[in-house]
Amino acid sequence: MKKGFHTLLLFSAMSFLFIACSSNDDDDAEEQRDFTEQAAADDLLLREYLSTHTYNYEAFASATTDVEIELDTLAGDAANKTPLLDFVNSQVVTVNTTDGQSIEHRMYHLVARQGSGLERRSSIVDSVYLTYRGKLLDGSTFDESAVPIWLDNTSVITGFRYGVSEIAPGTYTQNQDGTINFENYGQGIFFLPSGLGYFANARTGIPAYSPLMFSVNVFTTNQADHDFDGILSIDEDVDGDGNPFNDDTDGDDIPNYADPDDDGDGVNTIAEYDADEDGIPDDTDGDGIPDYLDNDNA
Ligand SMILES: [Ca+2]
Ligand SMILES: [Ca+2]
Ligand SMILES: [Ca+2]
Ligand SMILES: [Ca+2]
Repeated sequence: MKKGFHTLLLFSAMSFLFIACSSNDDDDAEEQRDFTEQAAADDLLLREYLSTHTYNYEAFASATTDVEIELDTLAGDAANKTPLLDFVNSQVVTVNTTDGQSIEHRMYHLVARQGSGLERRSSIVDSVYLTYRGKLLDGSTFDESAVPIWLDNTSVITGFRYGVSEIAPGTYTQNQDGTINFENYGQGIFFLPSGLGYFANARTGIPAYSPLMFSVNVFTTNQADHDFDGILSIDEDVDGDGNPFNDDTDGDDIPNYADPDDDGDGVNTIAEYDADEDGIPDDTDGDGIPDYLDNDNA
């Protein structure tokens, strides 16, 4: 396939996917539903959908040209096909709410064709160059980008960043006219409970508490260093729980991956991470806390 592709560093400015503003101070709104109960209700809806629908897996098995994921009801000619439920993997994503609860949400993903670049899959804080389509379980499309765009996984809804990280990118070659051919790229679809989407926040085409599904073609990825401190954003996961959003060494409400001075000591991380350039993070006072995370180095 041939697509215009001007620069790998061009970030897209717009997407529907961007995180909704939280609206916890909304007095007159209907009282927000309980996160745990809604997660369970959504999981029933998702499993019902996955049990009663299938996709064009035969087309992927025999594909000699690019095919797109097409969903279908298990009825009529498709009544004896294999349900989506038999193809998906599930994962539990834990989300900490603003009032201190820890809520587990189950999401599902299906890899229709895995990309060749398994080792270059995005982390949840990297960027992805992709096309995507978002649908409700009733089949209506609420958002899509048929031309490839860059998305920053830190700026999209939680379920999207986990789902897209399961799909590997492919390879590309540049043509003489500057266009790019993408090959062997990953294609998949993921199914999200509302708690990993917009939850109580209705959007155009998305009623409140809607489970969501997104099909994606992942062409390439980019490892991000959001704060340009020389440490990849995924490596600023200080507590090693896989989630760089909950690490904030200096407690200034800016997580380390976005904070150029992680310990808030007035010396930027890039200047004190490895000043002697021996490849090992410096620990001047030998207290086991590297200087860039230690607001008292001496
Ligand atoms: Ca963490
Ligand atoms: Ca911070
Ligand atoms: Ca940082
Ligand atoms: Ca320091």
